[in-house]
Amino acid sequence: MLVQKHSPQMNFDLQNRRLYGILDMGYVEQSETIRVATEMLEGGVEILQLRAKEFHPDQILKLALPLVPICRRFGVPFIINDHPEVVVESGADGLHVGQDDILVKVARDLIGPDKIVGLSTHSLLQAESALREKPDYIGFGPLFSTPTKPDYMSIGTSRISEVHRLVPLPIYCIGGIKLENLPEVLSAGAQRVAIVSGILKAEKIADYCRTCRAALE
Ligand code: TZP
Ligand code: MG
Repeated sequence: MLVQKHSPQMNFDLQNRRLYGILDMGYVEQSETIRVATEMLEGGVEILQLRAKEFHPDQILKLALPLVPICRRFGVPFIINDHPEVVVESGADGLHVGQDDILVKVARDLIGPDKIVGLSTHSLLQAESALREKPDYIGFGPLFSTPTKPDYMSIGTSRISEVHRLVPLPIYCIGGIKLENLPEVLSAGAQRVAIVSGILKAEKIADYCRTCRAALE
């Protein structure tokens, strides 16, 4: 097991955290990372993930380090996509893994038992199977086709109520969700959402997040 360098670990209850903002470096200049993250947090994002698909882990660590105390200040869990070693080195609160990444159990062994582990699912079947892996939450999507995650079949909204009935985990619906279709997603049964480009392309990021939060209340 890797040694955890930073503590103390906060305990986060995800049940009531409805707005998950993903800081995807495909949409943000590196020099803007702190400003954008701060605006997301000021707007009321309740979980923040750093997603930097094309970046070297050392570079991700550099971006992550200043975000740890900022998220702490807002009482918001900070999640790293893909890289357990960056979670350990930065003192972030958790790791998000995909279907083709390391298993949830392996992630826990690497980052420690008190950290959050989230898992992407792309179908009802994957969401049900996720129960056996015992992640702290799942992503469910893409609901709609999205340039942030191309090459994935969109699920649509018809499975949302079923996935909530069958999978007793915090579920974050994701993929093509914007302010405009948020009412549709919520009336289909979504309780929580994760949003990337809707937030990051907004002219006023904090205002956009605030309006999403209000819709989710
Ligand atoms: N997983 C499923 S869809 C997706 C991820 C990471 C991308 C969501 O991005 P956007 O821009 O909110 O559609
Ligand atoms: Mg991944």
